[in-house]
Amino acid sequence: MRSRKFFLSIVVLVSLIAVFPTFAQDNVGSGLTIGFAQVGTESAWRTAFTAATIAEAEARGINLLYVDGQNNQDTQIAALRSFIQQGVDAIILAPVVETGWDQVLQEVQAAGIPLVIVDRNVTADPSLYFTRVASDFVHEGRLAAAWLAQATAGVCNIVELEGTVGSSAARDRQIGFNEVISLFPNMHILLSQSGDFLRDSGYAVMDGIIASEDMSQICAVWSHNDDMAIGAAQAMMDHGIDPGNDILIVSVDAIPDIFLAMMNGDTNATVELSPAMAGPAFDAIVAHLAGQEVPRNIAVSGGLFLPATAADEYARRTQQ
Ligand code: GYE
Repeated sequence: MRSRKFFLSIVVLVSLIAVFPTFAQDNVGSGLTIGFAQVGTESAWRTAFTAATIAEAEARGINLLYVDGQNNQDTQIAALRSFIQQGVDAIILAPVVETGWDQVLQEVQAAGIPLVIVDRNVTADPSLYFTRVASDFVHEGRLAAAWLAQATAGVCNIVELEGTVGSSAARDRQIGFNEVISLFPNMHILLSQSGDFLRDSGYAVMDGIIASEDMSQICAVWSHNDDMAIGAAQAMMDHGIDPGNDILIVSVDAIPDIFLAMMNGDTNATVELSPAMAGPAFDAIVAHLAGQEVPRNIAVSGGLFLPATAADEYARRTQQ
């Protein structure tokens, strides 16, 4: 079997080359009315994704009907039904959880409205949507683990902060991470708890763990997103633990605040999740409405970011 070293170098190599920016294609989709059922506003990445989608629609002259799902599936289902009532040209759904969509997606299909899934996945019959625009969450988990394995020479007891229970993002990132650390007999997840992708919950969960566990046994925190990682780092500081040094922190999203935390030495690595999914989704809708073939899956990719480039990344992302 190929060596761990070979496996890690492949994972990291892939991460460094796979960034494909999308550019606003003015007027492509102009005049369309598109319903957008968003998860909510639970994280800085989510709000960046929403802002990028609204800006992309404006640039193209698309009438975007945006609904904040408030992290609640019933609210999203009600939004889809209102889009059907309004007779929109197409629907974009960012599902909060994976299951429970078949019924309403059948209603959308019966109304003859094409639907695109963005970001997290659904278990509904694939014939109920014509494409999905998303990142490879398993790969993100592998990348985070590959970095941690290298940073700790494969010896590390880990606390995992999980994302929303029932979301494909949390499940797949966990699968990818565990796949890589399973190659290292001295890397273990000692504790795993959900912080629902929320910064406050990241704080509260870490605060509870610090109160109940011997933190001298913990080498790192693996957080499914940056917001929970920033909350956890604050909880550590409030308990006199030096995050980023006493305990390493690796997470996902690459939001501006994580680069600030890296600049302060409080976190160590993040895997980027591109918030620019609207461009490919709008292009796919226009192509589909024109009767063209559209791939079933459209990938957005991101790289691994470390403190060495944090200041530049922070400047680049906050000046856009
Ligand atoms: O990582 C997190 C957000 O669905 C993959 O959702 C996305 C995740 C993202 O709450 O910040």
